[in-house]
Amino acid sequence: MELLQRIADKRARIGVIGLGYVGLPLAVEFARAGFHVVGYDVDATKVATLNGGVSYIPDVPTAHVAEAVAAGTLRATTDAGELADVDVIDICVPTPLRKTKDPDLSYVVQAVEATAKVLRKGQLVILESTTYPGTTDEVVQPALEAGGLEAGTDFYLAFSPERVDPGNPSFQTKNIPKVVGGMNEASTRAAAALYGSIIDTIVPVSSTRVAEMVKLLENTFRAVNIGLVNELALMCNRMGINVWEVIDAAKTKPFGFMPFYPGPGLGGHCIPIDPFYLSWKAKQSGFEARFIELAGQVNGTMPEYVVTRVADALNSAKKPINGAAVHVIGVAYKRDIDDMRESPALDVIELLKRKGAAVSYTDPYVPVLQHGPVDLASITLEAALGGGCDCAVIVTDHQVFDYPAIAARFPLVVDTRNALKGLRSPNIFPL
Ligand code: SAJ
Repeated sequence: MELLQRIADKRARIGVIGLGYVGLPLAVEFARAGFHVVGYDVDATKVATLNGGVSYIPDVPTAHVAEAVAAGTLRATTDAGELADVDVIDICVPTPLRKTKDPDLSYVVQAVEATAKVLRKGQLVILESTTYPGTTDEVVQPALEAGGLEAGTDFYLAFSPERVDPGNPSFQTKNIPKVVGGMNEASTRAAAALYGSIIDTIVPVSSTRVAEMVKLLENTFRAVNIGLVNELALMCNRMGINVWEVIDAAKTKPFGFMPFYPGPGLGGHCIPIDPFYLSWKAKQSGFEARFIELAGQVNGTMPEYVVTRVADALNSAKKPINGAAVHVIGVAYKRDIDDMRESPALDVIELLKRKGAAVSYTDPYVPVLQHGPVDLASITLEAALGGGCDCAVIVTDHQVFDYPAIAARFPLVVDTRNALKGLRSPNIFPL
């Protein structure tokens, strides 16, 4: 296979479609390994920033982008036609859900159509976007074969799930094992050779469907286990047991257990979304994925539960929610990042406002919060205290906050993340 030789010699030219938190680290990793990389994105600002030698993804150092652009091994473009002379096309575009919780493959379809326009013999096309099993075989392959070329012989086609964990200090592109599944053995071999040139461990599997399902298992595993501990939190509250103490003691079990923690709900662009790609597809085969649906329900009720805990706290001071000043501490979807996608803080704030509370927030990572009816700016904890806050609710436990001071200075604190750890006092209400 001539492609294998070009990969081995690093002469293969690589195209990456979608330069976000998945595509950009991949493009830069290939460029730093000596491949010529063309990055295609519809966002002209991203393209201009990259060609200016600057990174907009925290995990990708600007120095790495600057080096690759200066060396001529990385170039970004908004013209998909510039993918015409690449040997490999790696598709890393978003796969969101529609409001109806149905998969939205519109970005994938657009990327595949752009690929079909430049497809030629000997190329390798890989889909990385998280999607339901069957997408590569049923959606991508027919669209690419429409021009007359045959997948598996004229060109190679594979799926390889992205496992990027933004902000993870220990695991970056090179040392996260890469699963690859081709639509035939030659495609698997080509994809394995490509990623093997930049990633330490390659995990070939027998088909694209297996590779698609691997990713969905990984993230459904998280959503269901988070749902389990969220339900346990509600149970423990009813039974007067401290769920955090239970989990901390359970995790001393050196095998057969993995701790998950209750929280205000499920945020991010993976965990709340990926499982519904699987349950949607399962339903097409007449199978009801009950764990996914149930976890979705349990995780989805957590913002309401947080608001009942705020009501419990205010009740202890004989204050209604209506008219109370409630201050939200931390709004990003998880600690120490600025990402607001699907953040449960949005639901908590909306529910509190609906009950008549005057809501403010502090989040140094999110200076402004505009989402639907929510239009707020972050204020300091001092300003919240000065404004006469009745109750604080810790929604996101950024490490930057001084938690003992919060416990000491706010009249009431609802702690949805066990950020106050062992601090116990009448004014602290754990989830
Ligand atoms: N959450 C809990 N309890 C937990 C863990 C998470 O309530 O025990 C909440 C978080 O606060 C957040 C949401 O769930 O709102 C998702 O958190 P996450 O830790 O799963 O972080 P994500 O969304 O960044 O998930 C990514 C995923 N990476 C990929 O899809 C490639 C996931 O597979 C990773 O396992 C996860 O990062 C990780 O381990 O950090």
